[in-house]
Amino acid sequence: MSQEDAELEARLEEQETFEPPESFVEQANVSDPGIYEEFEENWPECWERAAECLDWEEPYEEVLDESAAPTYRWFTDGKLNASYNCLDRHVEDGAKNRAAIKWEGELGETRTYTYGDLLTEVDEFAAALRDLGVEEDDVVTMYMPMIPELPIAMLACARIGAPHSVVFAGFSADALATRMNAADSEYLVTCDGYYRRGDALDHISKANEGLDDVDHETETVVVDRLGDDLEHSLAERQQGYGELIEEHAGETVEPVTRDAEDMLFLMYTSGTTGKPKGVKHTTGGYLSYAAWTSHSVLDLEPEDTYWCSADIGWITGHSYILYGPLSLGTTTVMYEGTPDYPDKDRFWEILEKNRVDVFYTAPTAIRAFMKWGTEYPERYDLSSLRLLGTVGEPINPRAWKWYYEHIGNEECPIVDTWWQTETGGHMITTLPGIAEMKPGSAGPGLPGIDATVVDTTGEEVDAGKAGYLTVQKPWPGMLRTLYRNDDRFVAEYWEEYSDPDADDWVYFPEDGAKIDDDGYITVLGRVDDVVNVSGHRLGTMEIESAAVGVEGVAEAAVVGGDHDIKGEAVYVYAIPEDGYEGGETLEEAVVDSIVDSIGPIAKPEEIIFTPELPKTRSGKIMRRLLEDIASGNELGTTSTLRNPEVVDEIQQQVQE
Ligand code: 6R9
Repeated sequence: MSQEDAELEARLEEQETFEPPESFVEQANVSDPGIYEEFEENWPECWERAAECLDWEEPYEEVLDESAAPTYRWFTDGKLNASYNCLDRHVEDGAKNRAAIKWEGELGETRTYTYGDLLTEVDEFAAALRDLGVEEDDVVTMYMPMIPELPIAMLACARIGAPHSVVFAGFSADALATRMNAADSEYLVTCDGYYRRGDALDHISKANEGLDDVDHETETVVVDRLGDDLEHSLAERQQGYGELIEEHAGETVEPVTRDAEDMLFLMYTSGTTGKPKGVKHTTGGYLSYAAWTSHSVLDLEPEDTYWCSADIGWITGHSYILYGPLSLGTTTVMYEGTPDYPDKDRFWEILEKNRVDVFYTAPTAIRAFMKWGTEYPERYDLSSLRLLGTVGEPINPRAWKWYYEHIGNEECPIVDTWWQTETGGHMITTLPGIAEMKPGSAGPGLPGIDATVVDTTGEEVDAGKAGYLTVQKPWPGMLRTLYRNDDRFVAEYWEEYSDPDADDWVYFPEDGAKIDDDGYITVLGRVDDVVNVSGHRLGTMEIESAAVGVEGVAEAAVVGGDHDIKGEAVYVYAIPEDGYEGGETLEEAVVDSIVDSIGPIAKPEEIIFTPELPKTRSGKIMRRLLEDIASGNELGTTSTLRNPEVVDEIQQQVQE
């Protein structure tokens, strides 16, 4: 490192706040600090600002209907169509030839879909889906990696009013079947396979295995991604995507008029108990919130080329690869592969080549880039960048500063956006044209978002003290319920801090946080049984049940432990059954069972066999202690344990 670099690093290391660069502020979509007050004074009508980002077929009657709280209704009786808002209206406005999706395949091939092209193919696929029997309100499942047919299928569903349910392609066959059964979904769109680090991966076998466990009849559409690289034949009730498109070439489908409160999609996510939760998002509230936050937080303009490196199989991809950017008429980049294929400079190559203006990624990726070294980004011209963003987990100040210096060249603000599958869009972050940034702290609640940190009794905590994050007022992008489970919806998110008798409803996202004097919120992580691996939410209970399902495992506890790159990693503590040994064979069986039932992302970092688990006198497993052991933290008192001696034993094993 040159002396100049060393000095710069030392200065950044010490610097605690950063002003947004003047050049950014001058052009920002939102730069008047008065917006916070304006939203507060004018709440809930302020949310018309979000609705105005869209074209409505029929205007709404009321911005917010609170009569059935906590089931809030937004933009009541308004009518619109999401696919119309993402496609037709831009084509009608003369943007037919503007790129909508720029797709980068892992092997180096590219595809560009203009808004005109995208509309044509969405129309054709919508016609094909109808022909297959899909009707309004039928749930269509998608089990696909990052290929353009995934957003096309999603928009085709939106066009005909069929909610989609996208299952992350890395999830297992089991996970697919569980989700299709839970939603009674009779339609699946999937593909033969995809490329990972140059190898052709078979995906259709996994999809078929899942379909075998679906308890009703299904129709499947299969995209041919691999051509001759994978021999496979279509089973009964399966059709090729390409053939369907050909059959329906040139057909158009009128966008179906949807009520603002009609379901746009379902997204399953992990929670406290074993079963995934089907988060329901609506057409009016969700879409206007995705568009408004893309405009105000990501600062997107129609002329921009924007890249979010998430997978569409997660909420980040839904809101900020697809719905937000396309509803604003922006060019969105979509990358199929991994950041280190063919080399560790792949992201920077994509940024330079596409002259990307705004880049949105995850702390886990940034930490990997840091480890690989600055020589990779240094080879590229990243001067097109105007704004950077992160999402998925807390970002440590060192990673923040590295991103700021080496990717943003100290010229781009960074938005550290806290939000969830359930919130639909950004909730806590700085507005990039207004506020100073504090590395490690996401920032204040957005205008109109009442984020507060409370103690166990629901009282606001003092500045600097840790507590629980809550949101005290509703917002348009919020989930409406858990699919077919209104009781669980109330129990999971509203019971903790609300006072139903006073009709006072408080949303609890199940995150810990602290708030500073200036209202900046630092999110500390989940307080429920969820591990956040590389920004992906995994339920420990689901992993535990996969572990105890293995012959030879008597009991298991799964916790998240700190990890340099992934943020958190999965640690399994398991008690072998009598007559079994906690050796390699059992370890492999546990790993296989977890990967089979959830997917490779849940692969444990370590499996620790132990004759006992540390338990309180009342018999509860001391998870916090197991987390500390996995993270190598100093341990608090173990005197409240029924079996304190087991702690030493476990620690020794972890250190080995
Ligand atoms: C968008 C997304 C949500 C959970 C959330 C929190 C964590 C997300 C964060 C963050 C700190 C941030 N999280 N963004 N923690 N700072 N900027 O990730 O949705 O997959 O549902 O996960 O992720 O713990 O509760 P989802």
